[in-house]
Amino acid sequence: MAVLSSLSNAMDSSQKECVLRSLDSLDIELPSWGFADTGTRFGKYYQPASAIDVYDKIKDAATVHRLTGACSSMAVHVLWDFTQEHSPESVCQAARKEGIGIGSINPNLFQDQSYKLGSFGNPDPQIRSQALHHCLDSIEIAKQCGSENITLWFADGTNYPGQDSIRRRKHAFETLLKQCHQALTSDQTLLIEYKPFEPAFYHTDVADWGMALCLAHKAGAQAKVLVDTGHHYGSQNIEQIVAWLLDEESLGGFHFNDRRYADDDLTLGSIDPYQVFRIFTEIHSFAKDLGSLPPIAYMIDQSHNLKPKIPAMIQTITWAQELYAKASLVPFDMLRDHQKRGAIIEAEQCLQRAFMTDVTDTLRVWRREHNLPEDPLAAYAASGYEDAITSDRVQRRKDLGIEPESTYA
Ligand code: PSV
Ligand code: MN
Repeated sequence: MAVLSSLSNAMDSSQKECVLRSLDSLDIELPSWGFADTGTRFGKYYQPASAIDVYDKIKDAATVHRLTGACSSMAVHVLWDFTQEHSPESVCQAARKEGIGIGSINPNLFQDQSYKLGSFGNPDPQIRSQALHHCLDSIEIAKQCGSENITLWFADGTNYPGQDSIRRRKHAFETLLKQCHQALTSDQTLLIEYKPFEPAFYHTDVADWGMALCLAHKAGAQAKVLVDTGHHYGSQNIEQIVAWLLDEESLGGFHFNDRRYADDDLTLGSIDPYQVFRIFTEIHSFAKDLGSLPPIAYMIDQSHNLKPKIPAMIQTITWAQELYAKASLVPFDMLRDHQKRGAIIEAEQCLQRAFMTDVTDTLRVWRREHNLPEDPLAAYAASGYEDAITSDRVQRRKDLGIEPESTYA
């Protein structure tokens, strides 16, 4: 009973303070591609308000930041966002003007036809060299933008047994990642993302966190692992992976999203919010032992095909804040004590009660303290921004001759 009463749903002042301070420490990067029209391999549903170019994406990301106060930077994908007329310099300037920064730089190692058999793993040395140079250029762009993170996701792999040598490809990755690492400045981090399937269907070169960790260790001290929550098989224990990577000082960052079947890019916590809470709990637990929060690049990697894009991002950020704040309420001293005694039910209740605690009032207090709207989604709906960008972007698409072939649903 003592456990239950001390973990009741109403928070005392020190718990409220804990929630407030935890919210101060959470900043989540938004993906530029989350504001543009995207779809599945079966097609796209176009949205009249979707971003046309990188400047629209910056404005949309800055709008989400102004309403939530929790996403001060936007990740860019090099080939999707930088063009002849959209140079890194002008893109960074535009972002600064809107009050956000350009965050992680994502090279594109999958779209060019030459990458049919892979990029770093390609059997052709010329294509491997092309991929390396694209990464080195991306590191240069990161320097120009003052970006600390270069995120490498490889679509590399094979579709059929025997198609290529798995070990030869591994060695090629080791060599090229080391070369990328050598080009980093001392404040930059190389984030290595893993994914067990898709687009390769037989083997993926960087299939899981263990492979990413091996590659990171061989590349150098500034290479870390990036955990995309959607890049796991159904029942995988992601919080365990997070705990291990934290302990190995190799957790570089996250790409947050949720999944039901594959890499669905659904809204964070829409399918399993308790899992997100458990991931955050591992981070707070590590911070408790360490005395401070570890540096982690939190990013969203979601492309909403059906939901309106900006409200979906606001929903994601506010939900992430809520789950992060709940996890900060886990009474770790009490939990350790129960763990020592093998008091399984009481230990589990420490997590369950924190998860069930209603932190919404304290979130509102935090928003008031930061001059933010108490209800960011409602504030967005009332702002008129969606109507304004809809008419602007519909007209601009007409002027540019890039209207979708069918009318909007
Ligand atoms: C690949 O599935 C991925 O997660 C990588 O992070 C890419 O950069 C991103 O999605 C593109 O949407
Ligand atoms: Mn990702």
